[in-house]
Amino acid sequence: MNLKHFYILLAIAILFNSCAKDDRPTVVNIHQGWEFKQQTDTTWNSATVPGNVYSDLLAHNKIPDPFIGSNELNVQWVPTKNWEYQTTLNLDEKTLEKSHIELTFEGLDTYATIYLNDSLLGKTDNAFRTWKFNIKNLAKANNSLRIEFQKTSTHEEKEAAKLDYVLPPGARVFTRKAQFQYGWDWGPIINTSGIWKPIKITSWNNMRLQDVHFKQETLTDSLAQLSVLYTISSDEAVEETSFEIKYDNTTHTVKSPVKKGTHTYATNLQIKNPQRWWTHNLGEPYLYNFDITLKEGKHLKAQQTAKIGLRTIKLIREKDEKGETFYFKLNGIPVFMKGANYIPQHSMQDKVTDAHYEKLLNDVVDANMNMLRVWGGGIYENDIFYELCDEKGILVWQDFMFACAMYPGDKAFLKNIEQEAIDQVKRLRNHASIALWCGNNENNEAWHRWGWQADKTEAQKEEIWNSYLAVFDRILPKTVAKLNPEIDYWESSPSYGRGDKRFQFEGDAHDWGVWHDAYPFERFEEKVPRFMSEFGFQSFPSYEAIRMFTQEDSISINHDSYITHQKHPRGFKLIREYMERDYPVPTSGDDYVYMSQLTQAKGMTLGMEAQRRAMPYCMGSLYWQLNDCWPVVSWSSIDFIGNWKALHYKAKKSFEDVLISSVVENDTIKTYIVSDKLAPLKGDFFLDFVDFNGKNIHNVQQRLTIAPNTSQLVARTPVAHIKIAPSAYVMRGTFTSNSSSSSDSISNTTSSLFYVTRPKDLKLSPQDVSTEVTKTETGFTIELSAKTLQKDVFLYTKAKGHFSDNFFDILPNQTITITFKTEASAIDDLAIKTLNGIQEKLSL
Ligand code: BMA
Repeated sequence: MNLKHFYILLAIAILFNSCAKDDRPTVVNIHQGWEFKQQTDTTWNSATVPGNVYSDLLAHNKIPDPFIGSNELNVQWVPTKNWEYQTTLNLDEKTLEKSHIELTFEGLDTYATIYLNDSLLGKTDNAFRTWKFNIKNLAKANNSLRIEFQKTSTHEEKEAAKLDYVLPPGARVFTRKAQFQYGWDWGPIINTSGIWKPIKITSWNNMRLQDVHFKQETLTDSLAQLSVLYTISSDEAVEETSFEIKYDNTTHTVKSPVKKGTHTYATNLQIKNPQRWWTHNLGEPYLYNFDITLKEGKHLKAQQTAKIGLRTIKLIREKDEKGETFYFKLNGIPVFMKGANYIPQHSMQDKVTDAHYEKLLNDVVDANMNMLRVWGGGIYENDIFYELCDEKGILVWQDFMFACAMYPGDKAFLKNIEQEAIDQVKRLRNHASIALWCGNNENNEAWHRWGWQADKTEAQKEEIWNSYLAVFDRILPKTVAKLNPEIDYWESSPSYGRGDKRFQFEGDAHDWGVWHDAYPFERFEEKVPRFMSEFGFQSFPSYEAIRMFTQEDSISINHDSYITHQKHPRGFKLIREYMERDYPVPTSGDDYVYMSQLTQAKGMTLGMEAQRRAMPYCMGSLYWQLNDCWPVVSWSSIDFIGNWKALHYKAKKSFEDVLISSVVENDTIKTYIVSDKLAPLKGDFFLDFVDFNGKNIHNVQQRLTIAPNTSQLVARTPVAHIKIAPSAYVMRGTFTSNSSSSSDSISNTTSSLFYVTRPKDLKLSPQDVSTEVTKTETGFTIELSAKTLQKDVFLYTKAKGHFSDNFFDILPNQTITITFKTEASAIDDLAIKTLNGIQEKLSL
């Protein structure tokens, strides 16, 4: 055979091989033709699947929009009823001929009884589990599928009656579904019911790839060692199978026999000189694209892709002279975590689109956050959330879905949550973004400090605590250790609340001394913990969100709808109390809303910066809370509509990788540079003290080197050195640095403004901002300038869009250019508020 023939034969062989018969499972979504009704009704109405009964009732105008006015109160009858959903599903001959036909429910909310062709298929009792049914023997060409949803109270009352004590805080502990739907201090009671996740029919012959786990064993700069654990089910033993992983220009093939039944097989994958996954602020969140195929002889049985980021992530807890450390090492490097607590984006999950995830997570990156905590009272998020976190380089602290409650410990419940944990850990473990599995939100703290033990006997207390231990000390950590051993498990967030003084010295902390205990914001500077996983302060949302629920054009802060849209009993009182300490208290609604956002932003950034200055003692700052699930007065930095409050703009600044941050201690301004960069920074540092008319009062200049990943005190300025009153000047810090991490050095300027006195004591000049608006392709640019210092300049318009910056200060004789991204063709109503303007108004 000459070379030419050899190549022809080779080409034929390759062609033949690549033309393996496509025998992959067929997957069909069952989302068409659904109808729903209340169980006792006779008429059916069209329904949307995935969805829920509130969305369907809304679509048929059978309930008022619960987000408007106090309509929430008028829709409370919905969860007191039983509901039914039905559809018909037609299966073609090809599907019916397959040896396996499986019906999968990715999420049923919650107590469902499923009938296929009027035969009972099964019952479900956990909205967080995936339910699969073999329907091979029941399936026909034309099928009816009907699901009855029983109201949650039926089950809850039955379970509660079995106990001689009440499990705090009440009924919701018996039902495995999103706990915030029973009402929270920022969320409505919208206890949904229905088919909340996709339903599909999967059919296949003989062999199926069930799961692939990329387990990262070791990772060094020269080598990544992965165990790829793949699970195959097969009706019979098969001699000739090939499991193949392709990435870059490499193909890894395992040819081996497969046993009868469902078994997990392992193969070692070695990647030389691996490219690591980093959070977006430290490097590239690099993902390997693995193409996976499974073949049974010449039959292609599976073809899928996996995007895998290679990284090590460890929670480091080591005893030290103060207590115990609590920080994350990413790829061996301690990383300060900057971020927020995430809650579900809507009370009706079906309304959250992929675009919402994309937008919100872009806002997270934009605000320089590198970690989100998925809070335990919500939901295990959809795949897209974690896919985007992988891509965008955001780490996820993942709570299991238990919050502020003591849960039962009977056998059925424990079995149920064990399966829930298995489902969820398996689903999420391949994501590079997963940094920690955490058992619950505040259950431990609540049991020990919220007075929950007072009415219980010793025996009852023991039983309740044993149930706690069974779930959070046994089942969940065991499941994580077995299925996702690379990732650490943390029993409860926080380890200690503010009632236990250890909260400052070990573990993660939720410090609600500010807000719930009404301590001044300065407490954040006095009590810095090792890792702040919750701290927060409320504000009003955007004008747009307020208009949405009041349905009025003027901005009111005491409209009837606040009965439901401010859930915290002392909320308004606390907002005013803190505002009075720091800011002038306006009389008009729109000014008050603005001022509430400034108050929130000031207090929260005080905390963030105190925590960052205290690194490496403190290594995390996750504030409460990133987002809202409906339009409401809350702790969020982004409101329900997606508008940034002042806090989000200010958080962006306070979370910059290189931060200049100051604090007054013993009449001395102490200025720090905090750097999260992994290379040293060399540069020029300036402190300029200027009065509100632009007069230069005092300057400091220094050449500095800032060590990587550190907080460094760079200047001490006694207040007495500045020869004018603190109410009359601003201090600007500027650091222009060169990083020598890469071959080409990048020059970077960071600056920040600092006022020694409270905003309300500043002697500001009248509001005087000139603006020039220019139309661009993506919206407008707005050029702002002022002769005197203009504080907290807030731009607003009814046009929908996003300002590149807002709530900023304009220094005397400074010009600032802002962009407004919008589809609107005009912004003629563009208006400005400033603290100067409000002071002026109030002094008249
Ligand atoms: C935290 C959270 C939530 C709550 C918030 C504000 O403890 O875990 O339970 O919404 O406080 O009160």
